[in-house]
Amino acid sequence: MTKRNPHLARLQKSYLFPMIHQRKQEYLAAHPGVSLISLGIGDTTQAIAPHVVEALKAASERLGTQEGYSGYGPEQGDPLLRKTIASHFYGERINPQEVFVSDGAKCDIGRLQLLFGREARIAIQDPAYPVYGDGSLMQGTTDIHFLPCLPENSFFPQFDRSLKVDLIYICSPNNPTGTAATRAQLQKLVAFAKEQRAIILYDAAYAIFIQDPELPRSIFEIEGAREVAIEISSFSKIAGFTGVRLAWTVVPDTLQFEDGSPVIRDWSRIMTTLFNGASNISQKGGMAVLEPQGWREVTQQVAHYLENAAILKQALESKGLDVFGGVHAPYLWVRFKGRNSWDVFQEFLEKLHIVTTPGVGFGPSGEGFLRLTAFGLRPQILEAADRITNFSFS
Ligand code: PL4
Repeated sequence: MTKRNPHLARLQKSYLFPMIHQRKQEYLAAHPGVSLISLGIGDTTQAIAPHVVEALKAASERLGTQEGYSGYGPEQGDPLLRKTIASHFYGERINPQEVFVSDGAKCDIGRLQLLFGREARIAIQDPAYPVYGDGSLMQGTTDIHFLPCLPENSFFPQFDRSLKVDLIYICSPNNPTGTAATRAQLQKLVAFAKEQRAIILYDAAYAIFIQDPELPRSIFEIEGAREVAIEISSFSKIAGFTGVRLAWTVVPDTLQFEDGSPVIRDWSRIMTTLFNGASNISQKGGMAVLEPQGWREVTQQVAHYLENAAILKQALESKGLDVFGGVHAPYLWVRFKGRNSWDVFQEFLEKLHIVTTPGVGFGPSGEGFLRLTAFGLRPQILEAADRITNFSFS
């Protein structure tokens, strides 16, 4: 009889976000007619920007003509899009051949783990986007170190020399804590990775939310990072492409394995073997996002989400709660000291009719916290702020 992959047995029965969706559905089934506000899963809500929609329409229409039809494209992505991503986000630091276009940051995070195998020793921020840990467990990795990120260390791990690791997952601006790493923190991280001969997997999916020009939007702004880092990013939160699907990963040609072989060669092998290229329609949409008109429109949308965050933050703080994040990120990380995250989640669901995400779902250091996203539509954000302001928290 066929044996189950034993590594799958090490995962929790359900993935965090379907669990939240299920709780929401159960509550709605038992309380029909209740007007729930969803501030749980970090999904965009604003319609796709007009300039980008035009490009998506034009790309679809071209496919309907014999001259304009195209089938499979290069697995690494449209060369023009790779070139534009390189110059738009990285200037001279990254060349187009180092950019690999894909169907999602989440998918790339899963595939990247194939580069290192199950022997890799891994460090993950705690709390963190669950895919880093769950994806590693699925690969059979056993040596995983969770690095607590709390208000006391400004939500950034301390890198102690006694920590021996091969891979370090870092997300900035961070999901779920909403904090963005400073230049000094990233300089220390790069120095540590160099010393350990480790590789940093840097998730920059929310980089566009950074408002302070002093805060790095890419790990490659840090000197020496080309020798120790891979960066993952996405159009999902830049342009509301969570459903359209488009992302990219940068693997510098200067990054090497212990044996001196280039990591980019294996990444190219993995992508050309297991991936058939991002949708040609999405890629045309991505090009439009990076044109001046598209960029103006998407940055306005990002500003709107950050205003949402400010509205929610003010409401929560008016109740005397400690609220972190929400300035350079679309997430608010709210402390409910001494309380169980799932209990607070349930309280928000049942009493305020607001769906959130319990902090502990992102790791043990998230216990006692709740994550709220600012990706709602403005009338719902205002309604949520009103409900919070008028509620007596225990
Ligand atoms: C719900 C740090 C959200 N079903 O859209 P992608 O694949 O390009 O990017 C996914 C992603 C990558 N990196 C980070 C992220 O936070 C996300 C999206 N996270 C959230 O609420 O935490 C959506 C989650 C989705 C999922 O499981 O990813």
